[in-house]
Amino acid sequence: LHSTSRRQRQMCIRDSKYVMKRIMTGLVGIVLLISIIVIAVTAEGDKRIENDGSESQEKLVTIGFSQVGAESDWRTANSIYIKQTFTPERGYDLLFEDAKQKQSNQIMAIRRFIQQEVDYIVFSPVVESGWDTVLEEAKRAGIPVIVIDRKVSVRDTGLYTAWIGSNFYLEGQKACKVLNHYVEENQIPEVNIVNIQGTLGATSQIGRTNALEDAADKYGWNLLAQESGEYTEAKAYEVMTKMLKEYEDINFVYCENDNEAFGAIDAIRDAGKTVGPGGDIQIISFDATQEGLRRMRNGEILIDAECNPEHGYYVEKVMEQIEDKELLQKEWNVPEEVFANIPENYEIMLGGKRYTIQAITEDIVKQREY
Ligand code: GZL
Repeated sequence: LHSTSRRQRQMCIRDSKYVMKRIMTGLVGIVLLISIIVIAVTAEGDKRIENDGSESQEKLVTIGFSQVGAESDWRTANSIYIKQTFTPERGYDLLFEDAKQKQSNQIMAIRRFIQQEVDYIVFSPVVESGWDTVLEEAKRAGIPVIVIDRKVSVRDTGLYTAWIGSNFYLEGQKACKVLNHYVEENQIPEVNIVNIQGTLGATSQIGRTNALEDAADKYGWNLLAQESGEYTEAKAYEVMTKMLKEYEDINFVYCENDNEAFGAIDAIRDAGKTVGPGGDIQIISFDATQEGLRRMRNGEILIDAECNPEHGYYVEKVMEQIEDKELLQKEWNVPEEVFANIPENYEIMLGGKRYTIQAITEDIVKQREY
């Protein structure tokens, strides 16, 4: 009994030694594994820190961007496309400044960009005039300036390298040609139209307003009133309400962007009138944003001339040409369509060119990103 138990005791001691040995081996393995992970991470970190500090990392291209503001769905889309194009992953450091629709804020932003010695200054000027001095400062600092969306009116066009944007007068011409087609097709005896303008002095406002005035002369429309809605829903609501009090017989409203159209529609309904097919008043608009086309699809907006907000791609093309020191183009027009609440597409001719008027569909609304 004694020897058995001794043998058992020996086996037990042997087994427990074996178990202890296995545990120690396991622990050493875990410690080793953790150390390897820690070293790997630290090394990676060092590499990152080293790279951040080292000369070998490629320098990001710095862009000072002054945006008009955030006054409309279109502006929001325009800003998104710029931010999507100029990311650190794509080699850019984008300094984005929102001017809240004030030229003074844009001029201050451009001066900050000059002090920061950015590689490029890109901006959408809230209005056309008042840029000569600050653009001369940018030129003296040797910083290329790329203008997008609206234009600058300067004595020396050498103050900026290129402009990218829409032909706003053509946008207006297309919208008015479609309106005339609608008037003739529906045998409407009289067009009593009011114009809710964009920000006065902005290139988009100048072009769209001039197109309406020329069309009213050409087609014999009664242009009853014109006032700026500042491209915002709130201001357009106010202006439309006032116009409805002044004029009993309005049957068309020419809004110079979608957000003005949304405000005008609310004002028309609050005044007890209707919009859309068979309604009292038909709406013409610009931008063709997702919400604008949705409202067209549900009958609130008759015509919506697109204003393409995707400028980032073209700005990058201009930068590439500047880098290659062979700028071929001073003005870059972006492609854009016209949409209408009509049963099927048709074509119009303007200035010897053919344009397709797109009948609004659910797919078109769904495909709209912003
Ligand atoms: C057009 C742009 C206008 C848009 C408005 O390029 O300047 O400004 O039509 C925006 O939505 O406020």
